[in-house]
Amino acid sequence: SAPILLSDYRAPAWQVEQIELDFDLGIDATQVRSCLRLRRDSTQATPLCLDGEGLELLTIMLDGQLLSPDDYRYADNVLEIDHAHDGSVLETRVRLNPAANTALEGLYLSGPRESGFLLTQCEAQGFRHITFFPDQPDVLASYTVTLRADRARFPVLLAGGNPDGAGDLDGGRHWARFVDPHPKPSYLFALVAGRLEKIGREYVTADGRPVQLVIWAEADAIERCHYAMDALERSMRWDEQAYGRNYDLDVFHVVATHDFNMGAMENKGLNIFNAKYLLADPDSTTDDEYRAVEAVVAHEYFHNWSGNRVTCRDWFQLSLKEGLTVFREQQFSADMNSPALKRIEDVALLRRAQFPEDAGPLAHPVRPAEYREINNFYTATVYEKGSELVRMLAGRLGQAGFRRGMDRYFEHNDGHAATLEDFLGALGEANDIDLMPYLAWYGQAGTPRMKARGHYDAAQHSYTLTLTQHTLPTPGQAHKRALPIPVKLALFATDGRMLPLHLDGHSNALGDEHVIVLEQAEQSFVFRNIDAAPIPSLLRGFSAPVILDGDYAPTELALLLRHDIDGFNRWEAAQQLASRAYDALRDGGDTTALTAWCDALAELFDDELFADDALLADLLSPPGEIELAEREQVVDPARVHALRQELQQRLGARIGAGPLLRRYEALAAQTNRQLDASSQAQRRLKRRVLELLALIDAPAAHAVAAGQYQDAPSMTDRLAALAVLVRGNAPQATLALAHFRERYAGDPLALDKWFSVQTQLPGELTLARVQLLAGDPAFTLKNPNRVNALFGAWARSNPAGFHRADGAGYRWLVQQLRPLDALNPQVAARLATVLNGWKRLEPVRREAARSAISSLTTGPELSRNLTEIVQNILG
Ligand code: BAL
Ligand code: ZN
Repeated sequence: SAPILLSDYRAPAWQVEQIELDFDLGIDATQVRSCLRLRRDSTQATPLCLDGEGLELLTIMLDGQLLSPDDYRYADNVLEIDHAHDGSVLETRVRLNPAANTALEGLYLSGPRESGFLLTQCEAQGFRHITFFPDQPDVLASYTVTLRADRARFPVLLAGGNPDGAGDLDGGRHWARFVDPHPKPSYLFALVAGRLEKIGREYVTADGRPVQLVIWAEADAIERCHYAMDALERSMRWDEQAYGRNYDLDVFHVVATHDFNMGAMENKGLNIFNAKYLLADPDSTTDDEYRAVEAVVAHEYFHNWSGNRVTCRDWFQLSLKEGLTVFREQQFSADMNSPALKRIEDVALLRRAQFPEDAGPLAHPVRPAEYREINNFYTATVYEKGSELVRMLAGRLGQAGFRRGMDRYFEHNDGHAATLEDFLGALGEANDIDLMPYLAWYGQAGTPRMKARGHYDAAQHSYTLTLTQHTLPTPGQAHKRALPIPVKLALFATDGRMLPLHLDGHSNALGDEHVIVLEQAEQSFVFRNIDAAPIPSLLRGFSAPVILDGDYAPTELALLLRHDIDGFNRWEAAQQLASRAYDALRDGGDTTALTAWCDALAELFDDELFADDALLADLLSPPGEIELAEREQVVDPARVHALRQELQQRLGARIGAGPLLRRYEALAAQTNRQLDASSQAQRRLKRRVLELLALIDAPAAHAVAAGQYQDAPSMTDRLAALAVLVRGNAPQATLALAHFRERYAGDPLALDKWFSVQTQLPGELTLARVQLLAGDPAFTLKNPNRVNALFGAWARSNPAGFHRADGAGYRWLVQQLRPLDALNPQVAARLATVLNGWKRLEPVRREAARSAISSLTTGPELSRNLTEIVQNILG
């Protein structure tokens, strides 16, 4: 199919003012009657065209007249109707088979046919699988939805909007109606029907609206929804306080399902969640997962304004709602937890998931210029890099200025489908600042590389910082331009003091922290009144999503690691130092960086005044294998793994098995299952200490881990112990895995962890285990969480186990993609992106990967989703 181009965008010729939807719900057959009141743009002569995919068309009526096949054409998923005019009413009836819908797009069945429930997923283009409609985000309609179904089989009937009546029908059936007062695009439509339990809470918004908050889940899961309910209430309060945004319906429903392609979905008034991001209890949920539940609950709630009230004009603008909402969620999570730890977590994710995407054949701008399948663009670039761009803008405007700009954005675009220009325009106008130069970030793919070089002039008492930027070509973009890069910085004296900043061009003193903006390919900044060569702390808080080449001496990084008061930059100094230590191990020779890294961390480890256990755990963790591989021109994943292991062994040995064990025991003495920050921090550091111990004294660490597994009061401790046993291929692992399997047999989310953890077996052992697990009765290609827990965890989190030199890993994964694609194209296409980095592999693996991926281009036709990914990856 031809690509869809941003440059081809035209405002729709037909709008739908109102839609009435009637569903007669059944598992194998659901009938949908839809009644559209149409508005025509009189300046366009385009005929009425509606999207519709996989629909069994029953009847069409236009203005009360039954249409004959001469009056319309339905081909290639488009229904074209003759004789419609402004004000026409079009009624269609179609039939669907939800039970046969394995793509989980449109209306489908979650769970077994006897007991499961029906639900919808419409973003991006699922609504066309439900009825005929101009299924694009710039068509905003008022929805009235009536659901009818057998009362015993579907006791709960839900749709978006406010409830507007319910009652009995003949034959044991019942009905319920919902009216949404806020016009919305079709991707925000949702319904749910089935046997579900609920928990509820009253909420009163800051502007005085009483709201019923209700979370729905199947009976065995409903008691695990209380944490999500608390998180929802915290999110609603936070959005009122931070952005002045109030909720706007009388009810807010949230539903959990185990069968979902995404993390969750922000349907107006009826959020639907992958159970993974809603259910939580200490026995089966780790601390990291608790934070993810809080973050995703907040993210979906925040969409009510950044996405629903102000939506996107077209799918190219996806980051307008996603980048912005990720940013809002990051702010919220920072406020609820530790700002420094949150920033570390987010930047680590950006580097692990987005930088490799930006550096490979799938690189695309935050606002792509073209796509074939929009579902392939729900990427780390659109989400995470998009959030970094909003963060840069927020940093440029300051807290009050950004709030002013956001108020303007919401006010000017409420009820409309907006663009990124509308966003930058509103932020800029409210502050009398031209932000349009930042638009270049949205159109240019690739991660800028910024070089910083300092020169101290003792005679002049001046320090000149010269910054240069360069972005490598990406597919379809050979030439890159300079982007505005805000660099938050401080200067440190060698005794660890921050120096007051006197920057040329600024008459007043700037305090000890300031943001300079690199706007050209190269610029110099001169600081005065400096008595000795300073050490610059650059990109504080990660003020721009770039790769920094800072030209530091190891001792300078070690000084920042010890003294920087910016928690993020402290961690960053440790990361840079670890990377340099890694280079030293790889290249041999100078060991200064390795020694400096080990010494600095050993000193912190012993420092009784350093009380932040969680930060210490992060400081003790070098960059992951994916990040380290990004430093290589040619990647041998087995070698990267071996070097990273050696790096950690050196650190463990420098700290010493005795101190590690003593620290472990001190932390273990405090073990509990509480969720407060210090209990979480204790578990985090305990895990890290145990991991380091396992690398220098495996038998001791495995004995400790086996004990921890047995006595663990929480999933965090249990899974951490199990992971140490599995990664070390310890004899105790077998029993622990068998126990885990039995204990959590009835809990799909815990069982996902059982699958995932085993993908972390070392090296050559991995593939055989993954193959064995794929034959396990509990494995199914039909469940996205299970597929990601096994194939995704293997390929993404165990690079050395996936990238076998004999290519067997690639061949086997590719074999799984075909049947997966036939069931669920979205999940297959996303999984295929694990092969994104193949071109930079060493020659033997590169050829094996190329050959495996190429095998997908012959044989039975693939979905549009997977075809696009395969074509782009091969390049
Ligand atoms: N809109 C798709 C799921 C999410 O980003 O919230
Ligand atoms: Zn989102």
